[in-house]
Amino acid sequence: MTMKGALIGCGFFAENQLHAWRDIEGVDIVALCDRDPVRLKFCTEKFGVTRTYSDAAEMFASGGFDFVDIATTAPSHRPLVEMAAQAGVHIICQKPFAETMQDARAMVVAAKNAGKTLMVHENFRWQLPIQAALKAVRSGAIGTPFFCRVSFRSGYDVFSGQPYLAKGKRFIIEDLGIHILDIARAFVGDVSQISATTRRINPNIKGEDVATMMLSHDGGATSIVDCSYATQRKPETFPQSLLEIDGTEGTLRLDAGYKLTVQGKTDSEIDVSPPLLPWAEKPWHNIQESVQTIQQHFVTCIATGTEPETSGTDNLKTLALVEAAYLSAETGTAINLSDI
Ligand code: NAD
Ligand code: 89Y
Repeated sequence: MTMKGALIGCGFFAENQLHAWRDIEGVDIVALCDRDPVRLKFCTEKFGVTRTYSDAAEMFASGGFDFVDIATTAPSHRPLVEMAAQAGVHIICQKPFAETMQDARAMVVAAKNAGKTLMVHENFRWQLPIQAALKAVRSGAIGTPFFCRVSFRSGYDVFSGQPYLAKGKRFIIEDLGIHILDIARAFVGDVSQISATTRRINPNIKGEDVATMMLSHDGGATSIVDCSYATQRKPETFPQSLLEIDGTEGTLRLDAGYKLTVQGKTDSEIDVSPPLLPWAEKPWHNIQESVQTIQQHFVTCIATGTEPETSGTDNLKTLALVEAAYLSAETGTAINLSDI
């Protein structure tokens, strides 16, 4: 049976989502919504979806779809998720899930009360190189991890495609750090304490573009999660997240150029480059491929009645890390996650 979907927010990133939906078997995007007529027209023509709306409430009132893909920026997420829950459809919502923990918790409750799946489009852990590293660690190849470093350092101009990133009071932790904090959780579990420092190097933006975070995990591991959009390196590594994970029986590295090295019970060095999907382009192909993977996961979870790995409930813990990191940087103290 075909699962019918609607997408709200036809902006910069939604194109990737619409390409991916088109390639997922058993899914049909039947309606598009954007309050910007130019973006709505662009996606309508590109993807041949003729049922369009400038107002999400009108679209939900007309119905005729099983799920909604919310591809707008964070300020609209809570009202749109609540509308979707009220309309009784499954929901996939872009990161950052919400602007506050209070909003995020309310959104999780709304979907739960409606009995519908709520997944956050938290896609970095779904990237093929990260999945390959996760598979190795989860198989016990390096024993029990006690140290994890997730590092994203780049000088790529993200502001030309996403100008709003230069204007917000918060930048890198909320926009990009959120992904690599989530990757750290995927490898070494939930977090009890975090400390962070932030800097702004680029004078033309409002928020921070460098952040260095140290996390104490419940299972006893320590992580360093560091990100920068002020790193001028050659070759440029955007949008690669690099890994160093030490375990009781070995070590794993994901190095620039998608080189995965495992030294442990057995040693290996493999190329884990993501495929270049027909609609993708370098260097974004790593992210674009993960969009297809995460959206497929959403569909599979609905079909099988299982909770998505990156569900709304799960994402509360990643979002709490973002909040705690800003609080730590502001106060100069370590923050216990139980206080968030
Ligand atoms: P964008 O500003 O280019 O697009 C958002 C679109 O949503 C705009 O066209 C806007 O008119 C529309 N919109 C906003 N509120 C609306 C509402 N209430 N009703 C109807 N339309 C509305 O933003 P973007 O760069 O495409 O980013 C969208 C989201 O995707 C952000 O949350 C961003 O963080 C996220 N993102 C995720 C990734 C990833 O890898 N997961 C990458 C880039 C962006
Ligand atoms: O918005 C960001 C994201 O989620 O991935 C990369 C990005 O587009 C710029 O930092």
